[in-house]
Formats: sequence, structure tokens, C-alpha cells
Amino acid sequence: MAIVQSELADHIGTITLNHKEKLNALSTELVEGVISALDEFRRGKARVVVLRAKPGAKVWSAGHDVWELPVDGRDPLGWDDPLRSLIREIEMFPAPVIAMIEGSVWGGACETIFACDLIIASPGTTFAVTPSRLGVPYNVSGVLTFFNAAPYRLVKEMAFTAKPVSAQRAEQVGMINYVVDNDRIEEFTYEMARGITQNAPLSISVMKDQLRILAGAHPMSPQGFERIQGLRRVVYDSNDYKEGIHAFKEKRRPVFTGT
Ligand code: LCV
Repeated sequence: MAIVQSELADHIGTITLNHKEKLNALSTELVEGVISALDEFRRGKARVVVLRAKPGAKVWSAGHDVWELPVDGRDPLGWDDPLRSLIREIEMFPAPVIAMIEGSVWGGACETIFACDLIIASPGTTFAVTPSRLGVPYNVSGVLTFFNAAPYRLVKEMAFTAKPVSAQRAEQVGMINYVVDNDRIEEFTYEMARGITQNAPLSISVMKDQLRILAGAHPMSPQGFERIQGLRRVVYDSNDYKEGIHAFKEKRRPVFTGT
């Protein structure tokens, strides 16, 4: 069975994450499947895309595939990292992408959802930002995605505690659009999708791009960027980064020493 299923009907593209064994971890294989579905939808002139997991999923996605995180001194979230490519493909897709969420969402999967245009979640959904849990130095554009998705103070709470936030709290602060019961979320999501397909696709596409460009318009000097890259290198060269990954693989709690 394909780990990514896709279907295009009545201008609505649906992408279903279906890698049960790895809890829809954002592996290279899974990300390539999603990106190829988006390419097919672009060619098929989809007017809206729904990104979802299988109905009733306990884990929507466990985030970046930890087994694919480099431990040889390379930047774990470089430009060509599958997660970075996925985020850009969603942001650049010329029609709205609706994230329909059931289950828990972790790390890079949170950013993936925040890169979507609309987010509809079931009541049991949780969102956890996990770099500090693994010792990972998140990258600048990734932090900007979070910065644009939630209030500043909540972004800090999520980043520093790595604790899951409930769908209800996310909706209260405007981090997601709606919380809808599991037995209605599909009907609700596709009703919204159908409504979008009735509106002018070119107008929607240009507004999506304007909002993307404006949301990314944060001045940062070359020196400021280089300083951040230098600080990130200290983190991904650190013992703590290796410890976070090894602890995950050995199914134990990490012991961070700050070195
Ligand atoms: C590969 C996995 C994963 C996984 N990768 O089931 O944002 S950043 O910077 O942190 C970025 C780098 C990032 O996104 O990192 C990943 C962040 N993700 C997480 O921290 C979530 C890690 N996973 C978990 O905490 C648990 O798996 C949850 C709570 C999601 C589910 O727990 P549960 O007890 O239901 P298991 O932990 O037993 O996982 C089932 C299988 O999925 C693998 C895991 O290794 C296990 O494989 P095996 O059966 O071979 O042991 N798995 C889970 N997450 N991110 N593989």
C-alpha cells in the first residue's frame, strides 16, 4: 500500500499520509510522495488541496524521520532537507492547502501544518514543537513559520518546553482555524474546500502569494544571518545534538550537558 495516497476530483486534491509503521514520519520517501502529488495537482489545476492522515489516526505525523538526521557534522535542516523542500512546496503551491488533522503532531510536522493555509483539527489533536527535545538547531525560515503561526509568547513556550499544545488552546489563540469533532471533520473540511473551488482561482492564488511574501518580509542583515548560522553549527556539532538522536534511537531519555 502506498505510504502517500492522492486523489483529484472536482478541483479538490486530497493527499493522505499512510505510513502507519513509522507514524507518518516525514522521511525522504514520504515527502517525495507528497511533493509528487502536489505536482500532479498543479498540472491538474486543483483549486484546493486537503492534506490529511487516515481517518482516526492517533499520530498525524511524528515529524522529521529521526533516522535521517545527520550525525556527521552536516546541517540537519539544510536547504535540500526533505522537510525544507516540503515546506516550500506547500507555501508555493498556487492554491490553498487545508491541513485536516486528527491525532498528535510533532516537530517538523507542526511546521508542515503551519505552512498550510488553513488548519482544521479534531478535539484530540495536539501540537508539539520538539527541537529542544532532540537537541536540534531549528533553521531560520522554520522559526519564521512558527513565528507567523502563533503569538510570540506561545511560540517560545512551545519551543522551550517541547510540550504538546491542545487543539482547543491552538484555536483560542488563532493558531488553527477550527476544532471540529472527528465524526464531522471530513464533511466540514470538504464543504470549505468546495466553497473555495467556487471562487476565482487566480485571485486566490495571487492573494496566497502576496501573503507568503509579506509574511516572509522580515529584514535580517547578512551579518545577523551569518551569526545565526554560526550559532546553529555550534548546536549541530554539539554532544547534546548527538545525545538527543542516540537517546531517541535507544528509546531512553536524553541527558543533556550543554556541551
Ligand atoms: C522516525 C519514528 C519517529 C520519528 N522518526 O509509538 O522539530 S525537530 O527539530 O525536532 C525535527 C528534527 C523533528 O521533527 O524531529 C522529530 C520530532 N518528533 C518527535 O519528537 C516525536 C518522536 N516520536 C514519539 O515521541 C513517539 O513515537 C510518539 C509519541 C509519536 C508515538 O509513541 P508510540 O509509543 O505510540 P513509538 O514511539 O513506539 O513509535 C512507533 C515507531 O515509530 C518510530 C519509532 O521509532 C517506532 O519504531 P519501531 O517500532 O521500529 O521502534 N518513530 C516514531 N517517531 N520522528 N521514526
